[in-house]
Amino acid sequence: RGARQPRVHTAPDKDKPSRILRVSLEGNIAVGKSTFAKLLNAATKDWDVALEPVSKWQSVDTSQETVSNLLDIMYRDPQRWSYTFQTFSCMSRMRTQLQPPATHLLGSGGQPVQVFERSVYSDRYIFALTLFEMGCINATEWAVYQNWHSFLLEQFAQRLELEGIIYLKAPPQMCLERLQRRGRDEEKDVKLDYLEKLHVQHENWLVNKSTELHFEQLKRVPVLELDATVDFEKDKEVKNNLISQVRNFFS
Ligand code: TTP
Repeated sequence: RGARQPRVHTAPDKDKPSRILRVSLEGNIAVGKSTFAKLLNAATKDWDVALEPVSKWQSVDTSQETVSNLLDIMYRDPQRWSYTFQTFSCMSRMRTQLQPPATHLLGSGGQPVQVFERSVYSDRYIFALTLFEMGCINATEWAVYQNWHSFLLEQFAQRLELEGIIYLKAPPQMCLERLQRRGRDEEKDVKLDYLEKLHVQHENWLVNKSTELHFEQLKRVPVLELDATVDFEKDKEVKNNLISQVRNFFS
């Protein structure tokens, strides 16, 4: 019943215990990142989790007395809107990652950790890359995206660096079932094939390390792979097991 033992690819730097660690939570669509993020938030005041602002993409203020549902129009017409979506999602990530840590973290007695649900890195190496490979982002848009992405990451290099990545992993078929169960209207036409592509992209980046990354530091970020096929929403034993794996990873 419990989760498998974690695969820690390398351990975070433990020589600087008082430094705030910055960690991102990655995994396929509907794998359960938000649920897991809330678990982490509730586990100890040493950890602060910035949740993913999906609602921001569902209501973009156009200042013309209307709001635009960018998530919806992107799924309806991916060729037209994927580039726009990825610029907007990446900017909201960038804003979140650049925010100073919550004040309670500064005085926390233990090892303070800032956790982000996804990152500017998955925006590029999971979504934008997949959408480019599928032809939803064209070659010019991809060149433009990479150009500003690299520039901004170089400018903010230190502040965007991660000390760890938690990878929630489950088979794409299971993610599809969870996606259908939660019934987010915009996602009703998402197909297994798309989740499989995103899964391979996660594996190439976080496990096989075969993605061509443009940031050397990113290749060395320690990854904690967690089995997300288990019921970490309701099963207390499973919950505790996962939390203690995360605790070990951070300490
Ligand atoms: P996710 O970031 O995977 O969030 P989620 O709510 O599915 O996560 P979980 O269930 O694990 O808590 O994706 C939200 C939606 O936005 C999803 O339909 C995919 C889409 N999306 C993109 O198209 N591009 C992106 O860069 C990101 C981050 C999401």
